[in-house]
Amino acid sequence: MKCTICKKPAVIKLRHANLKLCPEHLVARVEKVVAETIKKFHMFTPAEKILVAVSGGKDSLALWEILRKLGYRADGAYLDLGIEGYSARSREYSEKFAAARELKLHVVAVEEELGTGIDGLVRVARGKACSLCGTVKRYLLNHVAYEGGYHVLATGHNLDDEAATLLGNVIRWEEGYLARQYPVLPGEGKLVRRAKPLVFLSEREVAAYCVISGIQYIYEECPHAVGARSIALKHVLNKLEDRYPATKLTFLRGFLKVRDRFRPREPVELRDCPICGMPTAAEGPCRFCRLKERVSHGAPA
Ligand code: Q46
Ligand code: ZN
Ligand code: ZN
Repeated sequence: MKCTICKKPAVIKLRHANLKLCPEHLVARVEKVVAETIKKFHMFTPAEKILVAVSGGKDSLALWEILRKLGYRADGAYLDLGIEGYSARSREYSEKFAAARELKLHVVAVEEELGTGIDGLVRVARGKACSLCGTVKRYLLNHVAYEGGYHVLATGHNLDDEAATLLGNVIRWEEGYLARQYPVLPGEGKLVRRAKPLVFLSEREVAAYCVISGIQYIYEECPHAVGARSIALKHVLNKLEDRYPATKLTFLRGFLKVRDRFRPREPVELRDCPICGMPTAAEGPCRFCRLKERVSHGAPA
């Protein structure tokens, strides 16, 4: 197998892009796709301060590396979620990555902010681990970004993640979620802008990028991911992709063309949480503060 561009030995075949690439050209393609995505969706400029949500996995570490190489000013934020058999190792990978490159990494322990980690929260509060974890992550990452004066919070969602989320939203015709699914979401007040610069890169490309670039990342999945709906959706899309290359890309690109037909049902009005002062759509305390209260009482509510 030869590289489509330089004819040297290729290490990866990307059927969806009709390319076979050598290490050098895979790295060049990945960085070019990210650079173009950032510009096309006006995600941020080199003058702005970026905070990368770092998990220790391949996507977020690749994103941080790419932004750095493209000349953006990017720091990292790692949330220690307090998940047994996972958090300690993912923290190690994140800290090693940052230290080796002399990059600034904010480390926030969920247990210190909430009174317990995600494992403990699952025991106390009703609801699924990933839904509770999602609330905690959104809140704390936004908090770090806002307090740190960052212009944008960048996450490592890739094409596989985005297509699976889209399929999940389409299956349930979640119009409100569809209206908000976009590579960049503007900031508003204390809500910091969010950007997903990897949405047009497949998981395989990102993994190959890490291996070629010598980025060490945690391979294991979070134990709570087992049985998650998102994994089943990815599985279905992989089957389709095997048979019809570029399914995921076509699905996402097609959606982005028609997305403005979807409107949130009611315009969401944000107010300040009376406890923490951060924005919330809820009447009274925000979801994070309500979870914190439940944890402090130590009993299911
Ligand atoms: S960390 Fe949290 Fe994920 Fe684990 S509990 Fe679910 S959402 S699976 S990306
Ligand atoms: Zn090549
Ligand atoms: Zn609050």
